[in-house]
Amino acid sequence: GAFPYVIPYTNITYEDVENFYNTKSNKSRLAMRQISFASNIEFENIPYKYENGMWSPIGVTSAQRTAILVPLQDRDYNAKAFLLNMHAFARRQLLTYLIVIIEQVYPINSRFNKGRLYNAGVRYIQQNQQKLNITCFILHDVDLIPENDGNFYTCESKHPKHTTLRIRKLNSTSDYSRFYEFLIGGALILTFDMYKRVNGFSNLFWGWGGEDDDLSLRFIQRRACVVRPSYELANYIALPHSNGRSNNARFKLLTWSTVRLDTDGYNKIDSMIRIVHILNTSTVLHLKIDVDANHIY
Ligand code: NGS
Repeated sequence: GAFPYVIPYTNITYEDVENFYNTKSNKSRLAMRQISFASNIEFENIPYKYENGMWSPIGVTSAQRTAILVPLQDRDYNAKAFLLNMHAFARRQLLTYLIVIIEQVYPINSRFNKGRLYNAGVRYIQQNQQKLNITCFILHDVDLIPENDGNFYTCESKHPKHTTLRIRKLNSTSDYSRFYEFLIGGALILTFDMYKRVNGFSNLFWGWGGEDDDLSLRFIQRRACVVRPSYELANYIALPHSNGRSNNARFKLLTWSTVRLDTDGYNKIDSMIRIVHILNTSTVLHLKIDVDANHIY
């Protein structure tokens, strides 16, 4: 299977990732990781160009222009391993894409607000649409690496697509975990229209857990059907990490989720966050975010 080919390095720098993708050597291990999909494609042999910060193959037209959005707090080691693996995956699928890391850097010591980070990332893309022309969004956990090249990171339909169906810990011999039907966390692929239709994520979830379930309730409320690939194509490796603090209010918040849809979400993000730093390299667009711009120190 694909398992041995996931590259788990945690001791690399962002620059190492950059060098890896910009030199011709040392790429064979990642190229090997082709299983079911387009076995004649090795990502380092694809003629490509960078345009407006996006990688694209030359000679084929990708189905979409894709933004892979990755919220982050305190887990650089996962982010670098993610980049190393995800670029090879995206290139073998001949995507036209960019990876956006949306990192929570302020307020200091605040709990992770993944909802605000996603809303901020989507908002940033929308504000730069003239240049980027993104047509498909991938909302992706930083610790999950797809194992199957046939797990297409594309918006095939109007429906949101949830792809993290089976997850196994790196180096674990135990079987994959499967989750509840309602789960949409992990990796979710959708168009901007769909994101906007549910007013994005709630901004109220501080700490681990529940913000994805809240989004799931929004889809139900808007009668949006979530689709999934078949199980054998939706296997993931979970990279190791320390756990962040959880959200003790999450169950209470979920009880009145549907009431908030129109007032709490993407439409309110501008007044809540501030982009404090933008770093642009050929392997990542790294946004550093203050998720509580009205916070008083
Ligand atoms: C549920 C959480 C979700 C989370 C899912 C999977 O319990 O946010 O577990 O988590 N919901 C609540 O806490 C209400 S995982 O096992 O992948 O860490 O996505």
